[in-house]
Amino acid sequence: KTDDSSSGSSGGGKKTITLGFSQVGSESGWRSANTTSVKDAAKAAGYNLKFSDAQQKQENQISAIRSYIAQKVDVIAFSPVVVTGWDAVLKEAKAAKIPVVLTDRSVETSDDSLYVTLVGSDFTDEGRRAARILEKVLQKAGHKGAVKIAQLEGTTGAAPAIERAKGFKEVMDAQHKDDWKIVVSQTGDFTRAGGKQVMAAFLQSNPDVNVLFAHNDDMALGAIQSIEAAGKKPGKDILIVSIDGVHDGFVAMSQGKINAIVECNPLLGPQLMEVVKQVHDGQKVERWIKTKEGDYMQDQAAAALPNRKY
Ligand code: GYE
Repeated sequence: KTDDSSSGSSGGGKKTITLGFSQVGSESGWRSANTTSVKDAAKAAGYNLKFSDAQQKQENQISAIRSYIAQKVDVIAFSPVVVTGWDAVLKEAKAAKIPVVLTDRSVETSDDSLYVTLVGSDFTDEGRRAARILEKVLQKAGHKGAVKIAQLEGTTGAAPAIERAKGFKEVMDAQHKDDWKIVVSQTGDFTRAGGKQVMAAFLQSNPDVNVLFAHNDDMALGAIQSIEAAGKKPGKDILIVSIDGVHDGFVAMSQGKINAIVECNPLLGPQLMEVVKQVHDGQKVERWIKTKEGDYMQDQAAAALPNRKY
């Protein structure tokens, strides 16, 4: 799927920047908000944006990037669906002298010169924050006894899935070796359908889980359906912590079904466009441009909801 939302020239005789952007897919509310932010910001900046949606498939992203190289765009930006397997295509971009800016997710590469910078969140820290907010949730719920955690992981091999799990486990191993245990963990691919299906299976195999840690809100929302279908109360029988802070996540939290959300900001468009301009102009930029975000407990949900921007 490719749509070229070309916008007008920047005027003043300056050449319009052509930006090729390869999006992961449209798997979640976070992703929809991110796509809108990128398109709006490119338009506002007066860039010629070539946008394509890879439908969560690395091969689609690789061919989109190759086509941007063939079209000789000025800058390539993309959110890599998984961390590995990019060196070949990134080398082709380098050989064509087209700078690459990563956004949202990172890659693993042996050659640091293959991309200029990453504009995105610290996912390991989000995992740590999720564990710390779970401590508060358990305390608030007056939870006693063993904490049996079900984890819904994001897309296998994706930076946010790897790093959120890592950050969470880090706090768990350091502070809760005796009282917390991840009893079951599987990918739900960051989608509602995935969360729903995998949670239903978890409830069959491990009916005693009392906490759900979901790597994003959409999977938590899908899981809530399965928890209710099993005759249990989400937010009570199973305490739920998730990551993102999308509108529907906040609605579920204000209804008492999600206990806490760690925010991950998808509105990266304006920052990305700024960096693209700097890179295009040959300026030096930071290697990692981090996004600022907050944490929310259930009792803050109703008040925060009207002000949420995604
Ligand atoms: O948390 C999830 C989306 O990469 C941060 O991808 C992003 C994640 C986000 O599908 O909802």
